[in-house]
Amino acid sequence: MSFDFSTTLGNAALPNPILTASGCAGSGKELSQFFPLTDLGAIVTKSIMIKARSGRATPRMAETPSGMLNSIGLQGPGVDQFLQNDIPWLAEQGARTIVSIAGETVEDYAVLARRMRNLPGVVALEVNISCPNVENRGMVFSCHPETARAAIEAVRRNIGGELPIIAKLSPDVTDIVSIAREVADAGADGVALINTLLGMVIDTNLMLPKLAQKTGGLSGPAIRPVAVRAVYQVHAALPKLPILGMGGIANGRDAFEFILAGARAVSVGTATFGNPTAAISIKNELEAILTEKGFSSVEEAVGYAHREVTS
Ligand code: RRO
Repeated sequence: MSFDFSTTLGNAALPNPILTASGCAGSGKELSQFFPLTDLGAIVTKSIMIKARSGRATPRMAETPSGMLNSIGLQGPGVDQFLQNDIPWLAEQGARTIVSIAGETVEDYAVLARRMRNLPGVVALEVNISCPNVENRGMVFSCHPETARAAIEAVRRNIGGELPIIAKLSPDVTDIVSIAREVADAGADGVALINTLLGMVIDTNLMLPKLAQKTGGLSGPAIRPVAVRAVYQVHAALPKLPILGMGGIANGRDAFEFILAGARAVSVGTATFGNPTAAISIKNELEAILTEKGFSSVEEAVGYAHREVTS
């Protein structure tokens, strides 16, 4: 029997479980110089806001042991330009697109959701309620059950149709399961776990923070155990809730780890900065590992690490 590499996120059907991570591949134009975007399960675009933004002051990147800090601050062209240029271009490539949206208010999420109706090639919506690089921590919607719920309810009410809603959550909370439960209850069809962790690096020569805005989001292999833990906990509590896993995936074995924890698909982010074809190598390696371990489909391996073992 041939191996079935396909997967689903809610009612989005994907030919394989390897996606880009929002913010790490723009709208896919640069990556398309290296491979056809159709080779990936889906392209997840950089979070788009209603208005164009230039982002935070530089420097806004810093290297860390096994990772990096970013403080981009939601730089982007705004939804009008995005819908005019990026979505038609992605559709022309035949890419399956997951659009990431981000708002400053609940009303922003409602407005953005309405703009996302009936777009060509768009298979799901990732609702970013966890950007760490905002002016005050109160604006990190997913850090509080009430605001997480309000943002997702606004999207649910305004999206119309069948487009799956995936809520992207922050790991910077005491109990990520309770936030996942809240957004699922509010109408999310799945969760994306995890956004970056809030961090800081101080330049010991200058004796000042390296990032202009002082704090930034930590990504890369350094955060992988935190991400795997979040995926495992949420899958254990809510086994039917689809999970898109991410956080420091650098090879096929890392992707496999997320699937064993309970992810139905994974996003590759920071690894792409060092190697633009990382997602393709990860896809090939994951398929080889799943086959070697005797699985006949991705589906069979999802959450496999949760099984009871008797000695
Ligand atoms: O743009 C950013 O600074 C950013 C976003 Br929207 C996010 O969700 N996560 C992150 O690490 N950086």
